[in-house]
Amino acid sequence: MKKSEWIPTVCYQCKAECSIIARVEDGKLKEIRGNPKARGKACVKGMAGVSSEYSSDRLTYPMKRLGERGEGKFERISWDEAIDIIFQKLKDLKDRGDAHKLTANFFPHSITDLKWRFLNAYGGFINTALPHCDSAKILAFIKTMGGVPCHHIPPAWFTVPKGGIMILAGRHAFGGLEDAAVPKDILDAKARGAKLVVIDPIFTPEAAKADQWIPIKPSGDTAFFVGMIQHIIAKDLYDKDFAENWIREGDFEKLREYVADKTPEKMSAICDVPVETIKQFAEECAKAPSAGVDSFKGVMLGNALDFSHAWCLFLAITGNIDNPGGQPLPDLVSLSPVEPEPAGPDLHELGWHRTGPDKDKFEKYSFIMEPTWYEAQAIKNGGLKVLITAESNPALTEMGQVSWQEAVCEKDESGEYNLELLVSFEIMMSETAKFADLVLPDKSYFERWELLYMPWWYNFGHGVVLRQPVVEPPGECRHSNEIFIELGKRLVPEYFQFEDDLAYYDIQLAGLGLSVKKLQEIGGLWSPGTMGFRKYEKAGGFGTPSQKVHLYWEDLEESPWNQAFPRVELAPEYRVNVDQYPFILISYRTIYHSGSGQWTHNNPQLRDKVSGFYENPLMVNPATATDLGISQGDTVTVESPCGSVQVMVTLSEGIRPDCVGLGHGFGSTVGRVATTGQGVSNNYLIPDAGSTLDWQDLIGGESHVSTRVRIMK
Ligand SMILES: Nc1nc2c(c(=O)[nH]1)N[C@H]1C(S)=C(S)[C@@H](COP(=O)(O)OP(=O)(O)OC[C@H]3O[C@@H](n4cnc5c(=O)[nH]c(N)nc54)[C@H](O)[C@@H]3O)O[C@H]1N2
Ligand SMILES: Nc1nc2c(c(=O)[nH]1)N[C@H]1C(S)=C(S)[C@@H](COP(=O)(O)OP(=O)(O)OC[C@H]3O[C@@H](n4cnc5c(=O)[nH]c(N)nc54)[C@H](O)[C@@H]3O)O[C@H]1N2
Ligand code: SF4
Ligand SMILES: [Mo]
Repeated sequence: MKKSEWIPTVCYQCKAECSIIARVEDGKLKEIRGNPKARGKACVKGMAGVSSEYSSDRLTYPMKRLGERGEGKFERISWDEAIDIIFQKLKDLKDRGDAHKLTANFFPHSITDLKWRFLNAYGGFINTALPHCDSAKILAFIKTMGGVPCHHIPPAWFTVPKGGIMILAGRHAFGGLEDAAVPKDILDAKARGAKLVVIDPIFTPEAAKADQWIPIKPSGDTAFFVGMIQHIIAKDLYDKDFAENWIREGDFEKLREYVADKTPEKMSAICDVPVETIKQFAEECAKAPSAGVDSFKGVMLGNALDFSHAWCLFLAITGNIDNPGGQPLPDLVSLSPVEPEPAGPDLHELGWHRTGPDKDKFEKYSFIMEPTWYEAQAIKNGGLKVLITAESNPALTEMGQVSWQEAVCEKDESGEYNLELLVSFEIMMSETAKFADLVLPDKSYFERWELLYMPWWYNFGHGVVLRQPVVEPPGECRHSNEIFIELGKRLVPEYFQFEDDLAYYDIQLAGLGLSVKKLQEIGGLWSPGTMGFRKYEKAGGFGTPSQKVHLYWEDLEESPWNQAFPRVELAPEYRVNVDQYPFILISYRTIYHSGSGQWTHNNPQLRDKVSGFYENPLMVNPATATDLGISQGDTVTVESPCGSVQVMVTLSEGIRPDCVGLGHGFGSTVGRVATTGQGVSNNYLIPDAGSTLDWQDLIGGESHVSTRVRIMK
């Protein structure tokens, strides 16, 4: 390595995975910045990556459990011994005809991830926290437009024209970053004369910068959008050109009929937004040169699919699909297949289902994969025998964490664990690793190779991005992908005929005329060209069966609730327990932490009383506090139907009086820095997916941010 250089790579302090450049001096990582070639931003977490890299809590050698699961006692072992334990167990499982009882819980950086390939070849099951953040919105876009425009991808805010409207509905874009460039892009668009409107029960940082803040009643968003749609159609303000040419014949008339009685007056009563606001904003959006919507966890409720459907209807009737400032559709390039491509097991045929082995009960749900709940459920049913986690932390990150911890410790009559092997790849000790039989030290994102490919990045056009090592790993760290390749070569060699990860990526890149080396030479980013707009015009239509936009979803006529058009009622979870639990708990992310917070809270730059984020007090409206007789700084008990926590109160006018707010991602009990801070895990309060299935969509939503609670002094 040269004495001092800037090396382009990809951040992974959070799931946004921004392109960054890393300054390395004499083999030591010194500084992180946004990659100017990818519009150049790194957030506070990204820049604090240097401290994570050199944390004294980094795991540096493989360890085997001593004592019982959860005690957190380990002894050092060699990689050979660790890999052999996994190999023997997986061989045994496959010989028993139980390969599908292997689950790997990880964050797939790409749909071509090597871990995923191993699972498909071996016959196991991938489980990830990812799809449940926005499965409903993905599904809605597929059904309406035949494409997946938006997994972790907001509208291209950098393309919003003057007068365009940017709508954040349940989207904390300045804190829950999807790319570090988003906040600046939104503010730049504002400076160009675009308008920012924030729909959120909380006065968020983006609300503070907005032209208009709409403090909606939680889960009233569907009613709000349907009210706007009704008004736009009634006033004849819809985009006639788009409707005529690109909406499936008959659908618009059906929509007109469906919304006829859903007037702004009626919808206002549901969402608690004034009638005039609904009407005025609807007219503005219809007349604006563009209107784009971003939404995420804030609407991942029991009516998530309904909201996502209403969102798509709104885009369609205002003609905001694949236009600058509206909802972009991705321009995908394909990577070359690595033959033979493993097909993956037919889990359905094996009596399984994505939601676990309890097939009869859960058959109709096809996209709910809350990892914690699913894993606990599968262990109890005898359907999960080997669990390998990497880059995920099910023991802390999810509601249902207590039943996960119980399930992994469950034993049969002979005293053996029902879950026969639990492996955790980690960079630092985590809540999940504490329970593992094997804890394996991973290479950090500054130490490993990865080819990232997916319709994933906000910076559209970067079809392929290279994560490359910038420093040497400490101790004996090895990348989880290297271990999966080794296991693949021993267990399913026909699918692992390539030498290593780099050889695999070279095959994939060949069709694009690229190789890892070439990609490295051109700066680690490759783009098929411009992102392009109105691609459907050139392509002669959309990816739907009719090639037109489908407003009406006839296949969901038969759902228990008839969801061919969206239901406008509040989410079911807000309609139960109203008397006993009068407040709605809202949770949100902060820019200082990521996910379960396990490693960002363990970073001294991010977890600090002065410059970082130290604890998560309960946000309470002063009027509510007066009613309850509580004041700033008091400790209160927050209780939900499934648990309770004690937390300090902070008063704020910036939250609806019928809601209380709590930051997500606290409560770690391991890590030298993390455990010096305070804060509680909101997940103790939130019911797990199993207990809320009846409230949820057929396909989609999970009640992450929505629970009824009561407050006791
Ligand atoms: N810093 C940071 N960035 C991240 C992450 C992280 O952990 N940390 N995680 C990444 C991941 S995996 C994800 S999924 C995204 C999540 O990104 P977001 O969904 O934007 O993140 P949250 O902060 O959970 O935002 C929820 C917002 O919805 C609001 N809300 C709650 N209920 C309602 C409602 O009924 N209606 C409306 N209109 N609003 C409501 C809340 O007040 C809050 O502002 O962030 C990604 N980026
Ligand atoms: N109540 C509530 N619960 C939620 C949410 C919510 O809004 N509210 N959000 C949900 C959402 S959207 C998501 S996506 C999930 C996220 O949940 P998870 O997918 O479980 O992700 P994290 O909690 O971020 O855990 C990441 C783990 O990976 C480790 N890690 C970090 N870098 C590396 C690495 O390079 N290699 C390895 N091997 N490990 C690494 C960290 O130390 C940490 O333990 O949480 C969900 N849970
Ligand atoms: S948003 Fe920040 S922490 Fe997340 S990937 Fe981008 S720079 Fe890294
Ligand atoms: Mo997520």
